[in-house]
Amino acid sequence: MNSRSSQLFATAQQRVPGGVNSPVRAFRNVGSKPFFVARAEDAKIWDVDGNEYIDYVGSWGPAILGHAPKVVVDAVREAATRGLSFGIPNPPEVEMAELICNWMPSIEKVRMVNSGTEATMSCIRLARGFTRRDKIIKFDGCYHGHVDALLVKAGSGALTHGRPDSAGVPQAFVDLTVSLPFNDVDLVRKAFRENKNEIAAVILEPIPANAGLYFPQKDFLFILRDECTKYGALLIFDEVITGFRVARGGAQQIYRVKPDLTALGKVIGGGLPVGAFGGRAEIMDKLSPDGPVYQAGTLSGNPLAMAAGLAQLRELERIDGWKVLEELGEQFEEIVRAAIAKAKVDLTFHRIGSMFCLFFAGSPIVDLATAQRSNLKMFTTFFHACLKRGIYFAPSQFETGLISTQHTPKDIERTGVIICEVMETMTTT
Ligand code: KE4
Repeated sequence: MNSRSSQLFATAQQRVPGGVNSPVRAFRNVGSKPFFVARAEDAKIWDVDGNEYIDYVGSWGPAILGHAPKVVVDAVREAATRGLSFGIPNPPEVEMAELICNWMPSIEKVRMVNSGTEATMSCIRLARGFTRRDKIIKFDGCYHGHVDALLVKAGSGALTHGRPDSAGVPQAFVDLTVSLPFNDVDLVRKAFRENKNEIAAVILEPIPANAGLYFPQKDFLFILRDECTKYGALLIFDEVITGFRVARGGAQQIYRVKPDLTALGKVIGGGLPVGAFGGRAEIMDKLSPDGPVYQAGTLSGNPLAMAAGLAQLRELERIDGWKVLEELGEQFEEIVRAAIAKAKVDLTFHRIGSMFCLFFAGSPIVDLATAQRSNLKMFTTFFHACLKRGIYFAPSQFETGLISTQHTPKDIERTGVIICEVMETMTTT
């Protein structure tokens, strides 16, 4: 008998492209159909057929306090009684702006938007307006949302669906975007030498999480900072995933590198649609209505989204969520490394805080090319075997797993038992 999920998916496919509102949800990379979620609470999700899963995707980032945290639900419920949207400045927007600027010292001024894509798109336009230059440097496998200028060798769903460059993006746009291998200092220096005063900005995920998870090698971020300063280009950190997750001040706090602009999203909305971008006041002041760079949004700073984001961020700080996430992450890493030690397949495990990735490939993995050595067939077998046993990992090798403060040590122990069980059935074929 057809499951409720497959019935829903069949109907969805009649009315929604690919049956999904975002490609990564289609489970194409793991060769199956998606399940439909009925509800979610803490670290658990239940599909419409009543199956329960421990969730390591967390809505791709927002659910850092687990699903439906009481403080966030209560804040949204309370805000809703005062109106759902005003299109008029309101106090929570000011509170959110002050919180973001206090938590991220590189941000002197910030503007709220409705998604990570809007945040990075606005950073690019602002950088071009501020520097009066057109070219952008990005890195292979980094994903910054579906911005035309950045859908060049992009990661995440763009990579998963085998077309890192999207149809519909004019060649002229692609010509203005230089995409380099992450961690390749020589090619960065060469690109700057060859494009001297034409580079408006360098944009990157300081800790790339959209081609699996890997890390900036020694001094890479410092060198980017120096090159941008030397050539008058802006350094843009896309911290849509890492912002307020890897540390209170994001990756820029951990690596002590100050970008000129930062894009934020996911966690700052508490599950509601929120993005933000901010940076040095002299740059941000170029934005309309003060400056010539236009950027706008009907629902930017929406009162419910601000209430959700403020409640989530304040709770994260109150419970020292970063300490909780590090402790849970350490436990998870210990269990996975024990399983890896016994496994008969090539595996590389990367983790920082609550972010992790299990590559079905040997080390080192330092960029897209090395990440793409992964055995996708093995990953797919692993993904489905875990799903069947009630563990939901991201449905693609080229994504990053996320732990929430609501995962319990017991959840993690159970996950470890299942990973070991599944690994025992797998050998490199
Ligand atoms: P959104 O427009 O999806 O809110 O954010 C785009 C974005 C920007 N920057 C980074 C570093 C991101 O990871 C994202 C979006 N992340 C993907 C998952 N890796 C969202 C999932 C999806 O596309 O449905």
